[in-house]
Amino acid sequence: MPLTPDQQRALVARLTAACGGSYSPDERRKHFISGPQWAAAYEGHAIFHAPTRKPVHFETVIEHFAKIGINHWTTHDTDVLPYDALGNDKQHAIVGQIDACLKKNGLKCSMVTTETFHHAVFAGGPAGEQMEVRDYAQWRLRNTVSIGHELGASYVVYWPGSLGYQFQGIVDEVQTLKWFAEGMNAACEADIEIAKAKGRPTMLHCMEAKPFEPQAEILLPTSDAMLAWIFSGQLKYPDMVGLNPEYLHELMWGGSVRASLARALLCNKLFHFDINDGYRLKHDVDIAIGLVNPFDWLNVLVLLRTYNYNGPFNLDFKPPRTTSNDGVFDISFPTAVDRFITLWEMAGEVMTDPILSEAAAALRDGSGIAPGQDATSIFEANKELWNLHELIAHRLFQILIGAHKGRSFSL
Ligand code: GCO
Ligand code: MN
Ligand code: MN
Repeated sequence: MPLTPDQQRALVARLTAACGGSYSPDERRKHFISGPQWAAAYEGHAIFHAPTRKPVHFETVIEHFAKIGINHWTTHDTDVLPYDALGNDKQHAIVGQIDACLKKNGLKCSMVTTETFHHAVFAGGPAGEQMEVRDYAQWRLRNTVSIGHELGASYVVYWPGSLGYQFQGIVDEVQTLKWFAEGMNAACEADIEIAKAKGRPTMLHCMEAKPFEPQAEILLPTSDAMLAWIFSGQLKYPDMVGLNPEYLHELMWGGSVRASLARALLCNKLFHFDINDGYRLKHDVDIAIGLVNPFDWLNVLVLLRTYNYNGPFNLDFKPPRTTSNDGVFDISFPTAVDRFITLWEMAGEVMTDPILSEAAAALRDGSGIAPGQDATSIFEANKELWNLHELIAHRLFQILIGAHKGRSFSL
């Protein structure tokens, strides 16, 4: 039976309710989840795509997040400020309105980030050869830090998407990376100064890597590259600088997200985490969490829970073009949050599962034969134990589909 748009909306609402399994806003608020202004307001446009949704004002986004139970909000400077407002009275007025709107709705701004990729001034990158471009980029970073302090944020994110080039040999990579470090130094210095003046703590400055696009070649394409840059000696305040890995960005280059996160944890640099999903070795589809790789996501959350990651989970996905303005808040955001919480709870079940615990302990205990130089005897003594690797993988699958709770399938 054909349906008019109103009837379609009613159908979507009825089927969404029929899906069940949604958490209450209070339950959702227990998690440190943040919702980006740019994700909620994304109109569906891209190089090949015209927009499919209407613009959405920050007040609408904040009100909807409050109702859903997302109690942190994140933004780029220019998501909410037109260019002619940056750094002047207009900015002051808009930031004041944002602050009032957040307070009214019981939300907090957890993170701010600077757009250093969209405007034409960044065509040659935010750390280009011209001193005035770099000076402008630094001013933008410092300005964002001051907005962050005004809104009470604790995190600043940097995605240097246009730090790279289209043609080989046109930039001096070493020099560009040094100039980029000068930008970070300026942001940290501004942070220290403002924090002191306001009696607030300084913020955590988080680098976000993406291996492809928008530049053809990217100078800091992975979180590991960023760690090398953070520890390069070029930063004046390396303790203030860490990582904001994005799930899909770590997957896009073909790596293991868990391994990337493990290296960040090892260096105490996992400050912030952008959560979404997608495919290996493809472009940045920014699909919402759990819709492509729920099994990997379960394992990612086991790792983060095991090592007590307590930073934000930032919902950096793009609602698909086929979702309407209403659908963004009726379906995209609540279902993304709910999949996250379900996976989070399942990760807890993995951590307390008696079979997995016993298997892990047995693997660590080994065979008990004395250490020595005879490879064959070490192998022979442990070879039955190593069956547990495959059994652990099976058990994780069972937990993913609920078989450990008695769910079964039969022909
Ligand atoms: C992307 C990036 C961005 C950044 C944002 C923060 O998918 O292209 O993740 O969404 O997170 O620009 O600066
Ligand atoms: Mn991101
Ligand atoms: Mn992305």
